Order: sequence, then C-alpha cells, then structure tokens
Amino acid sequence: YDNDAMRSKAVYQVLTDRFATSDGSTTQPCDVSAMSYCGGTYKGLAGKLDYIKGMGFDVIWISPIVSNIGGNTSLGESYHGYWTQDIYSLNEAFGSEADLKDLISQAKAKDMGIMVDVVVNHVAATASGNFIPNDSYGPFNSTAQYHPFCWVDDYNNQTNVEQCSLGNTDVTLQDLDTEDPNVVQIFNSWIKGLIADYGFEAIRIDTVKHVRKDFWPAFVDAAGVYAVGEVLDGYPPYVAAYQKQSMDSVFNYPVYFPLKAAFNSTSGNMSALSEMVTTLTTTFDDTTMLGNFLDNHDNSRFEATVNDKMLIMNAATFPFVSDGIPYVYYGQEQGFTGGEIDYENREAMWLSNFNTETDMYKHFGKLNTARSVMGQAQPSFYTTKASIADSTDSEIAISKPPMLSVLSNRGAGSGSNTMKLNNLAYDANTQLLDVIGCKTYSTNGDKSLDVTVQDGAPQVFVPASLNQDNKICSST
Ligand code: ABC
Ligand code: CA
Repeated sequence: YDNDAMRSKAVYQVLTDRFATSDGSTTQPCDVSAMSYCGGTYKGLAGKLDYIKGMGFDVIWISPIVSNIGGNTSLGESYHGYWTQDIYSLNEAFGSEADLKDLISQAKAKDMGIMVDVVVNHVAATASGNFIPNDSYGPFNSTAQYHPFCWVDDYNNQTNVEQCSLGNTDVTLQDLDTEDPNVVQIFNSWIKGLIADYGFEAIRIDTVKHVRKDFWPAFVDAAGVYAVGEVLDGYPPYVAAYQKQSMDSVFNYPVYFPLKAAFNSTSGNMSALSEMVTTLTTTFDDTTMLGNFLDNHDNSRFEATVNDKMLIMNAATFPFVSDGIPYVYYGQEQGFTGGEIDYENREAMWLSNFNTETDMYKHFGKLNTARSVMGQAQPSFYTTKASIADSTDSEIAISKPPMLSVLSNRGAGSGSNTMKLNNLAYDANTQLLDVIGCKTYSTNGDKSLDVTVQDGAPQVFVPASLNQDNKICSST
C-alpha cells in the first residue's frame, strides 16, 4: 500500500508464535514466563483471517520472518523473532515459505494485507564483546560489517544509541555498521527482493532510533510500500525528526504515555492528553500518518493495571478518533491483562477460543465501520487534522470532521454528566449518530451540542446523513 491507501486502513498486530496453531488447537499450553516457542504458525493465522476481518481490520502486522538464533538463553528462546541470525533464510518455527506465501495470498483474497516486521539494526549472538561472525550470519559474516563493540548505555548520546549494541551479555544485539556502503547495499536489495518475492503490503521497522536517520529514506524507497517506524521515545520533537528525515509514518509514542495516564484512573490527567494532541499538530509534519496504539508487545497491556470497563473502552477508542492509523494488539478484544514484564503481555491467543461476542470485539467493529463509512463519504476525513473541541478535568472532545468524539475518564457507574460543546463543525439542527450507543442527537439552533456522558461511556458522533446504507449501527 502507499501512504494514501494506508490512511484508510486499520492494523491488527499479532505475534506469529502466539496467535494460532496449525491444527487450530484452543488448548495447547503456553507458559509465557518460559519465554519459549508456543507453536503459533502462518497456517494457524491464515485460518483466523475472518476473525480479524470481522472486527474491521484489513492489515495484519506479523513478527519478523527471518531465521533467528536457536537454543535457550536466560531470556528464553527467539519466539518473538527479533533475534536475527540470517536475513536470507526463514524462521521455520512459523512454517515454510509456501505457508507464508499462502497466508499472504489468502489475505489478499479477502482484501487484507500483511505487514512484515523487519530488523536492520542488529543480529543476535550470545557472545557480547567476543562475537566473531561466520557464515551462519548469512551476508553479515565479517567483523568489518559491525560497529566496534560497545553497549548502548547513554540515551543522551545519539552516537552511542546508533553505534553500540542493545541487549545484555546473555543475548547481545550485535550492532551492524549501517554506515558501511556494503551493508547498506545488502539491506536495500534484500528489502526490495523480499517485497517483490512475497508481496507484503507494508513493513514495520524495528529500532529506528538506533540507526542513523539518513540510512532510512533509501531503504524505505527500496521497499516501495508503506513503512512505519518504531522510535521508542516520548518526546515529540525527537520522534518528529524521524518523520521529517527518515520515514513518513512513525508510531505515536509521544501520545502513548499521556493517553495511558489520562485513562488509567478516574483522576487521570486529561489536560496533559489534550495538550499533547495540540502539540503533535505543531511538531509533526503530518499527524495523519502517525501509527496510533494503546498496547503492543513491548509494553504492559493497558488492562494490566486498569479493570474499569469504561476506562478501558475510552482509552481503546482514542487511536481511532484522533489523527493517524489505528493499531490494535491481539488479545485486547479478549480482555487479556498481560503484566509488568514484556513476556507477560504475549499470551497465547488460542486460549481465548477467538470469541467474537465480546464487547471489545464489537466495539472495534463499530469504530472501524465508522471510520470507513466517513472516509467513503468524505475522503478528506483521513487527512483532516483533529483539534480539541473542549477539555474538562474528566473529558476530552476531539473534533476530526465529520467525526466528533467525547471521551471520558469518569468510569463505570458515574451517572449522568452533561456538557455543552460550542464552535463545532456542524450546522444548526444537524442529526448526529453516536456510533457507540447507536442513538441519534441533534445540534441546537445556535450550532452547539448538548452531550450527556452516561456512566463514563465514550461517544463518537457522525452526521446521520453520511451513514450510507445504514452500515453503522445496522445490527444494534
Ligand atoms: C528481553 C526480555 C526483556 C529484558 C530485555 C533485556 O531482554 O524479554 O524482559 O528486559 C526483542 C524482544 C524482547 C527482548 C529484546 C532484547 O529483544 O522482543 O523481549 O527483551 O533481547 C524493539 C522491539 C522489541 C525487540 C527489539 C530488539 C527492539 O519492539 O520487541 O525486543 O529487536 C529500546 C529500543 C526499542 C526496543 C525496546 C525493547 O528497547 O529503543 O527499539 N524495541 C527508553 C529508551 C528506549 C528503549 C526503552 C526500553 O527505554 O529511550 O529506546 O527502547 O528499554 C519514556 C521515554 C522513553 C523511554 C521510555 C521507557 O519512557 O520517553 O525514551 O524508553 O517516557
Ligand atoms: Ca545501530
């Protein structure tokens, strides 16, 4: 997909090892704390495309596909796929080349695309400073292709961040010399070939801040598809520099931290979130290309610390109603709670039995339907910048015409709370449909809107006139 095509999509993230087994088992044990392979495969995932499409997601982000270092370590096995050994061969634990190609073609047949996760910053080894690469590392078999060994230990020193190794002495992420023209050329032709050979629709790029900014444009160009980069940092100018200099889309880590903080309790800080929404529009070249998320495989699931269903539902709504492309991490729709350490947030999906009747499964379906119906009625919806229509201690009202959302952290059982919104983008006496509650309201003669937040529920309003063929709220 190109950037424009991608703006209208919604991404569902899976960890290939943890999503679905080849035989469709819903009982195969998976002890996350063992940090070992649990048995998820491409074939298993291919059997669950309808489950994912049923929520309205049309792009699936899978784990890195290349072969990884084998064996067990103090950090477990390479089940997540980030411990590259040889970029020229596949991780057979996830299935064969034919299985992967089959997954991609089955997805395309359903108008879905596969986003592959790629790592260029490093390969993995268990030897830290004593690493001597050999032919098992594919094209990166010579010491000259790596930076002299040092640890990433000073995040205020960008050269240290870019040219030293992540990891620890047990599993060292040996830092490739991405300044070396030979290394650059190997990666650019590799990614070009990978996309041509498999037909991936998009890529997710790992550890972007650990490679010099000007490495990326040629790499993304060689890929020739939408690329989203992981720049794990909460400071807007730091991340925005990558959008300007490296790739059009980066994950919205700057909003991630205040988003969690706004909804993690009924006294969460709402004003910091609304300030960040405004800051993003002035810091980033294009907020509509950001990758928005509440959960992923590296951080504690939101539900690790929050169990109020309404707080969860409000937080989960934000990535869909603000600028950018929504990303949802598998298992959120099943109420997975994860934990503090990364591996605890990587549960086996099959143990949920892929229940399509949960409130969150339906909630994501409503949000994705609302986005696509608005985008079809008014294609400029995706590129129209969101603004804060109003913000209170407990509410944030986000205007992204023709959509208007009111999110709240009052929580379940908080009764009725009213507010009046002014200066909206609607005419007087416009019928508005709340796509969550499926009730219709009307703007007042003075164009204002009276909103009642009922028991802390989120509301997402769209003009009822744009609800073509009653696609939104048809089944409710
Ligand atoms: C394993 C264990 C962990 C253990 C670790 C040492 O080893 O599972 O429990 O702590 C893969 C696996 C991991 C594995 C690692 C290392 O490899 O998935 O399970 O951890 O073996 C990407 C991927 C990630 C992947 C890798 C490596 C990179 O998404 O899944 O990990 O290929 C840094 C990197 C980032 C990386 C992340 C895990 O580490 O930059 O690319 N993710 C600060 C730094 C960030 C740093 C972050 C976490 O800490 O600035 O650069 O991310 O260490 C905000 C600030 C931020 C700050 C955060 C914490 O707070 O603004 O700057 O981030 O307020
Ligand atoms: Ca590096």
